[in-house]
Amino acid sequence: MKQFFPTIPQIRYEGPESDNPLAFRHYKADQVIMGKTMAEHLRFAVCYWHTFKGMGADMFGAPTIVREYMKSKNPMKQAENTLRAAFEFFTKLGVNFWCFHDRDIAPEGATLAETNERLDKIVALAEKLQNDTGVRLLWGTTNAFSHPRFMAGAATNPSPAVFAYAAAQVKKAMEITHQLGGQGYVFWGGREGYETLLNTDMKRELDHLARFLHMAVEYKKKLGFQGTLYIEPKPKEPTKHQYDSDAAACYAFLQHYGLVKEFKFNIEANHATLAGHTFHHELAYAIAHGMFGSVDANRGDLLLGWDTDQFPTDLYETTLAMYLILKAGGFTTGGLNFDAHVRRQSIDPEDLFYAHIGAMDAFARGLKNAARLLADGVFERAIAQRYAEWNSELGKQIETGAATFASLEAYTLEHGEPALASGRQELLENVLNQYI
Ligand code: XUL
Ligand code: CO
Repeated sequence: MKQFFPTIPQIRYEGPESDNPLAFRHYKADQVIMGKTMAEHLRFAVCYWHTFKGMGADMFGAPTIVREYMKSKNPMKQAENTLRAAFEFFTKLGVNFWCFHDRDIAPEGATLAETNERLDKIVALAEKLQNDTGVRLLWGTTNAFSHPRFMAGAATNPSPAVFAYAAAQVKKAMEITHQLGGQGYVFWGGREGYETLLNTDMKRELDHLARFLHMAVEYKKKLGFQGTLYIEPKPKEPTKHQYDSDAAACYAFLQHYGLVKEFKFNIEANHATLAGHTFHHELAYAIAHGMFGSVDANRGDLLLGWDTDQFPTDLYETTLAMYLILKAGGFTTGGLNFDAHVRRQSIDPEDLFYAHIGAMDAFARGLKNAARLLADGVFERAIAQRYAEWNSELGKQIETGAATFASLEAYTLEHGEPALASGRQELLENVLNQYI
């Protein structure tokens, strides 16, 4: 079998002292932490779009990257080679999962029927490669934002014919995700938002989006697809305002339209920061509402206001994320999908491996730090102490609903000024750094 990454060996764990750039220093797939292996905890996935289809183009410049598997002029041959290269990559890196959009894996044909035939051919090969390698599908999704027909959105398009096209596309993408044993299906609102309210009927568009998601839920049940449906919040880009702007907005939307039981969230780190939140905040919000599902692991750039989709390297972030995820009981159907791409000057195949190795090591360290933080109950103790007074008679009365404004006025008149307590933020930050 032809290799597309012939210079890359199998990536192995060599420990923190290794100076081999093509080895893990911290990620040891079979190392057991809190009763599960690192591989089971972290459930790493490689994304198809950036990793195999991202060629370094940006708003100001042409693609900079040339990949061996893209050289065929025949689009279907190119798609097949890309898929083979992808499975070689997953296997050499040692990840157990992948994620894709329908249009990443097979090129569009002249009609929807031809496009679907092409997808079927590629999906048959993907099924074979999954069986040969044991690599599984974390989630599938639809690209209903790149083609010009979706310039004004998909489910929120002013044209019902575009809505219908998007529905047909999601139907097919759910079928192939199911066929490939996908553990989830993602809805990210590509262009589901607006550029200006001067031409937008917001209420109608939101109603249409909800109708679309209800149809997706119905079709999921009809198919017998057991995977999780995820909403992936993002506040802007490509549109000025995306309807699925953050976890709280998505929660309100799902609740309002009676969809909350059917979905979980796929939280992306860089989307959180674009929304003016931390990754930590979005995870905490999702977990607090029983909506946590999966993660698109990446990071932005402090100085740039767009979705730079860089590989995660910040141990502070990975530690806090894994701390919350572990504390919430870990992933079930979700995982850590690297929705990230190498910079446009990183043109060698090695760079793709370096990027993923570094990101996997960063999360492995995050996991180890988080397990120690949890075992020592560092924040649990501090938080329990900070809220301890809620266990008093007064606290209980408020929490159980026994207290009223009048009873609280009487309490305050009797007891006077409340005692103040330090929040100990700096101390806790120092302790956190001891674990990193
Ligand atoms: C876009 C983004 C998407 C989704 C899947 O910012 O994150 O790649 O993850 O459509
Ligand atoms: Co994403």
